[in-house]
Amino acid sequence: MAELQLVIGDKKFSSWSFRPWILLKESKIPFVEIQLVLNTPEFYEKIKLYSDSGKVPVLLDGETRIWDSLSICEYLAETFPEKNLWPKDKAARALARSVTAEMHSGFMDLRKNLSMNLADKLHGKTFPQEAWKDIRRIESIWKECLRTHKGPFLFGKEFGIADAFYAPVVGRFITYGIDALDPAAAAYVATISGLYSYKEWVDGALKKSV
Ligand SMILES: N[C@@H](CCC(=O)N[C@@H](CS)C(=O)NCC(=O)O)C(=O)O
Repeated sequence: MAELQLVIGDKKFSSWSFRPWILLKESKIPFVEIQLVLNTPEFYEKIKLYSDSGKVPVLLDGETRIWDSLSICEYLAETFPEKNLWPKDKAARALARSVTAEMHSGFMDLRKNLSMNLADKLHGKTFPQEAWKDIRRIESIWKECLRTHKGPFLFGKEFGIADAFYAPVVGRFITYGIDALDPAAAAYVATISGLYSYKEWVDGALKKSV
């Protein structure tokens, strides 16, 4: 098998890139990282080499090109079945897919008002009611998954795709000082932000872009 390559954007801003990156790291799947700086002429020139979508992330597996964070994670789950990137239990897997898809296609007010910016501390900002609705929905998803599957990750003892999809949200909550959370949700923020891979990504975000 050829070495996997993951094309990503700036670690400070690219929440979509963070998802497959942290999944690969936590699952100990070796890969080479290709980082492009968003919104530069070089980005638009280089991204064409990897994907006609013009967006990151993109996974390269030999001749196979996979774009979109969800399809990349699905591809990894199929390629590495032994890693259990989705829960083994069918009902748990259905719930994991649902909360992952909800993150992938929703939470527009969260995205708009709490955009990912891992290099800054933006405490004290006020948010419209719709953004709070998204925050409270995420809190309740975490609470429910952690209660049912007993943590420390959303579906039990192993980090999986659902965790990868919510890792950027953990970053947003920390950046914007959203700490008045239910204790289970607060513990989840601590679990994810305490991961070595999470810290490695944030360290990258704090460095000047390549
Ligand atoms: N739904 C896509 C979204 C990807 C996306 O919007 N990526 C942004 C960076 S975070 C991008 O590449 N933007 C470059 C552009 O639109 O010019 C995914 O899940 O991968």
